[in-house]
Amino acid sequence: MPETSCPANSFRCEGGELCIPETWRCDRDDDCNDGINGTVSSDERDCKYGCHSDQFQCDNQDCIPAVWRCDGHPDCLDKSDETHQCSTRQCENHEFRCNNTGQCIPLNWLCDGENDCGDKEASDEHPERGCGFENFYSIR
Ligand SMILES: [Ca+2]
Ligand SMILES: [Ca+2]
Ligand SMILES: [Ca+2]
Repeated sequence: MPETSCPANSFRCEGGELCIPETWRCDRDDDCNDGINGTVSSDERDCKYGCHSDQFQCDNQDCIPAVWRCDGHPDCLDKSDETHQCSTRQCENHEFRCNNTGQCIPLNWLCDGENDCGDKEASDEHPERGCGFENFYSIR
């Protein structure tokens, strides 16, 4: 049986019969399902995993959710997510900067009834930002 020729932007699994989208390569899912004896399947072989765009890479290469950076708790084993840079860091336009920790959280986490900043005053749920305390206490 001739090897399947895969369309552009796709990846041919090692078995030769299965084509998967190139974007499934190195996405940490076994898509080819051709791993033998518990080895990774051929689409996940020789991958250099970086962090996803919504993750922060610790100095020790671990990946943590980006919002855990500067949240006041060390999440990286080497604590590289909580450096002195937190106090001066800028948040992106689509993010809100928590008052005390310097944590950046998505704007749509504001006024959602959860203290995402994790600080005493719940600065993302603060009335000055347009959300009333009744919202803070009634929404779960
Ligand atoms: Ca994959
Ligand atoms: Ca942290
Ligand atoms: Ca919130």
